[in-house]
Amino acid sequence: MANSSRAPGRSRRLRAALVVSAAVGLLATAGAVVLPGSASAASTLGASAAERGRYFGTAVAVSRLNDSAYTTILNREFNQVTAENEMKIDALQPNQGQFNYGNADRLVQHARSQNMLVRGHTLAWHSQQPGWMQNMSGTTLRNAMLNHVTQVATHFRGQIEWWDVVNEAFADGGSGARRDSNLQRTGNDWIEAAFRAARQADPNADLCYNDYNIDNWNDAKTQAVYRMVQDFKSRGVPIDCVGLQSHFTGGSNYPSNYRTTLSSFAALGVDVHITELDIRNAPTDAYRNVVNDCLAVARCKGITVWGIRDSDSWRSSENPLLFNGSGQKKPAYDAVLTALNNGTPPPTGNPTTPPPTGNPTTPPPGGGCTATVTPGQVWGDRYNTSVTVSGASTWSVVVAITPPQRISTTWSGSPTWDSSGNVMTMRSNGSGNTFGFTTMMNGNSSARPQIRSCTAG
Ligand code: G2I
Repeated sequence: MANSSRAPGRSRRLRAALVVSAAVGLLATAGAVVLPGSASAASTLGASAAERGRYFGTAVAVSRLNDSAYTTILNREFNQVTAENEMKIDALQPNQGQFNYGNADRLVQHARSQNMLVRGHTLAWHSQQPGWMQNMSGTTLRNAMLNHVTQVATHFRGQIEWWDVVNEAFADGGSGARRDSNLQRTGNDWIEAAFRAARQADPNADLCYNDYNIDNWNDAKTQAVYRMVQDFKSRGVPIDCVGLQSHFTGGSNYPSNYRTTLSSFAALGVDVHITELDIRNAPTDAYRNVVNDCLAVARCKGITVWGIRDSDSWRSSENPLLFNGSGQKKPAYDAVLTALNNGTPPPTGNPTTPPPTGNPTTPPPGGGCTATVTPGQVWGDRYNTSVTVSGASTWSVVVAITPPQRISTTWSGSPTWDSSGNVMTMRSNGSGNTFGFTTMMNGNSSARPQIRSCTAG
């Protein structure tokens, strides 16, 4: 979390870990040697991103959850979702005061059942407003907007990792000005008012500003958003992250200074997210560059593509996604997965010496197996741990963490959790005898996981 002064939320600690499975077996088949704690060649986008402390997600259209070809890819490849339309203002509050959460809740339920993180999109936006809001202005509109933010963020409290609080509030072109809209005409402080309301309603969600055409560092729009974030940080307006939509589709191409843009925003003290990636004709080099740029910036938390198959895309005629209409992986998919697998943990993430393991390389005897802890990479806000089991080929290992720390990501095993969210039982899932996980420190940088037991079978 960007704002370490906030109490780590119950919801964050309870939120189930991302389930990913690294293809340790594939490497073994290829004759490679997998050292405990080293990166392996994961076989899915989400698993590979998780090994590097990131997520790899997609926009989801809830109506497509009935399409098994769609959900098969969704559940296999992605560990984060954004509602393509179902959390927009017109969808959630079609009539003033009447909230309709059905489709959005369905997506959240699906995500929870698959241990995927959810990005909320979007609380305040000039577009996709319901008719009643489009017709409002002034204080009435400001209050209606703030009420929407409060009601929606409260409804989803504990289930949303990041909110796009405000979407697309800046004008295109060289002016660097705010976009004219009914919301903008309520006063220039409407954006910060929305952020403050969101923070109050859900103190544990990270709050993002999200926009398109802020990818090229030299663009006036990018600079204008940068100055707003800088101003918000200097005045204590609660902002945690910036989302770059990155629709490299049509008029705007992947810019060679994209990494500069990511790292410049990050240097302001916010996380960066690539929130709606699609690239016209899905060129492998541009997709690879985006992944490499994200991996090179420690505060780049993950990448979301704006749809799964080309046929799901808002610009389907441009074939901008990673899977074709038949659900087959395109060359861009291979380029992305390879770039993820080749990625090392972020170089600027303030690595430190591996911490002492506390106790626990040897669990209590009698379980029929032994679990050995290997401390992994440490960043400023989180650290990895690998656990290697010997003495059994199928097993369950119980791991306890110390709150407010929480496990945010796991790989190469199937986790379940106790009701506190602090005790994880990891079961073998055919991915080999080494599993791993990422723990968010949440302000406690010294505690380390404890192995409680290792049980064969
Ligand atoms: O326009 C691309 C994206 C730009 N950034 C913000 C995103 O929220 C936006 O997503 C798109 C969706 O992908 C489209 O699916 O937002 C569009 C609306 O602004 C969405 O289009 C709408 C159509 O306008 C509606 O007519 C349609 O009923 O999709 C709806 C559901 O299919």
